[in-house]
Amino acid sequence: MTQLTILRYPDPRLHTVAKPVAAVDARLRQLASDMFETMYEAAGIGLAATQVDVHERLIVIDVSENRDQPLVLINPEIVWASEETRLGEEGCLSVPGIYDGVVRSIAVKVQALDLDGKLQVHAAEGMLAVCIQHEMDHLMGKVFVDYLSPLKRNRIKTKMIKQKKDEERELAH
Ligand code: K1U
Ligand code: ZN
Repeated sequence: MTQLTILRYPDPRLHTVAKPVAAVDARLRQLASDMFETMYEAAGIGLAATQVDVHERLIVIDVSENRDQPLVLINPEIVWASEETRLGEEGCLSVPGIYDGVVRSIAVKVQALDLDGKLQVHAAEGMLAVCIQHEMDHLMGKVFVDYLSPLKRNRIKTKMIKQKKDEERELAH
């Protein structure tokens, strides 16, 4: 198993639109496994392939308390989203330390292939529904800060750039 590097905002590669997965094969299973390892190590509840610089439609999620309910979504499509929405606090492993409110549908149905290449439909609500929408956005090249005002987004951008410079300076010593 391999820990992958998570791209950090404002890396322009986070705005790449992912392509459909062509085959559910050994390479894809290894990638999903590496993404789970990376997500669990970072204490996240989801990770999109975009965030590890692989621009294919693959998401891993585990919103369970015991971290024992892994969900893999390959070529996911939201087939239904509730009209009812809710403003909820979100974070992102690509924007560490930043949390802000985003309006999302409270429930969704998503269809996706599993690791056996079988088409499944998942009905989701609560944190799972929010996480699916957040990760689907990553596959479209969208980061949650894109929903915030330009003023907030620019402040976050500046903070992230400074954070990276400070870390690089720290490493050089
Ligand atoms: O995509 C990602 O960067 C993962 C992200 C998923 C997510 C969290 C919260 C709301 C929507 C989507 C994270 O896992 S951020 C870190 C985290 O563990 C977390 C943050 C807030 C609430 C719950 C978990
Ligand atoms: Zn994210």
